[in-house]
Amino acid sequence: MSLQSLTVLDHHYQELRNDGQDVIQGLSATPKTLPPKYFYDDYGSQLFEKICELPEYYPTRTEASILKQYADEIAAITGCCELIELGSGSSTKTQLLLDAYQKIADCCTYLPIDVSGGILKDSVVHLQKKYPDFSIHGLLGTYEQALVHLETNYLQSRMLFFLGSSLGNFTPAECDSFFNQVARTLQPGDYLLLGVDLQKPKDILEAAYNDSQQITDAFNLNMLSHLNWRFHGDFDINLFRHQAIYNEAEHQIEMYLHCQKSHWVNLKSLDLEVFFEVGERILTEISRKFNLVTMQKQLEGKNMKTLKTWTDDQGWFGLILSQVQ
Ligand code: AVI
Repeated sequence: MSLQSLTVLDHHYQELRNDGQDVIQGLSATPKTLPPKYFYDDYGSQLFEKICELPEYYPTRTEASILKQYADEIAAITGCCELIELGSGSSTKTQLLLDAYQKIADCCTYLPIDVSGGILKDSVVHLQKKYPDFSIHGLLGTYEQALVHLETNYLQSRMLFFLGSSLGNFTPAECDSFFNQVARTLQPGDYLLLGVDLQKPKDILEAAYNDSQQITDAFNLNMLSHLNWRFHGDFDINLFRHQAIYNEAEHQIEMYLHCQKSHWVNLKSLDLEVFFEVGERILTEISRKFNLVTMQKQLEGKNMKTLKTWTDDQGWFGLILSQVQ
């Protein structure tokens, strides 16, 4: 692959992301928290791919089924534009969109953005072979870096897309500042396509995050192994249990690591010693579940007007196409 096919947005981003200040802050707080980005070392990313295929984990499958049915309609509404994907991963579902755009335009631009260089490079190489008429260029960096980069390199009309309900892993404040940055990056007439997991009964949600094969348990606990490796820690993963509960008042799944025995943990390279009480929990992730009407209002507040929404037959997952005014 030529170097021009991949732009590294900040050569220091790995170090910046991993200076561990967020870990120190989270483990010193009451209650304790850890940022969900620490799920995704190589093994964690593999576990997440497995989660996406679990029978109980409906979001990936459901979103793909909506895209399969409506990608042509989405392409017909926006027409040919620069396609930009935040958190593209392996770009598997994206191919449903690329197929649709290929039908309406001879030549299209696709910019996948991800923090994981390996997976990004592989998918750019694969997609360049599969879509030789597309101009495909990967951007390696965080969402924030990518949005700032795109803000100052404006070329043509755009559709930015953020799928998989990754928005659900942001707190309301983070979500708000994300939308502000998106609104700054896009120009009037540009599009935003959002994939959001919708509110539904507690038993379906809790089953999706407490799967019978315990892959989600391994995914959650792997965060501690990742911290051990990255910060020379001595977490004993046998002293914690995975727990995922649906907080109905907040409409969010909360994933915890539940401490089974009082003990100290040392993270040498952070110069941090932390005491865990038996019964104490670390919050590792929230996964918010949305309401389509509320989300449309929120987007409207950011000057983005909803053109159309699509859901599956059960109304479990939604896609929102909005346009900057
Ligand atoms: C990446 N994100 C949208 C997933 C979710 O459903 O919130 C992460 C996940 N955590 C446990 N299972 C999946």
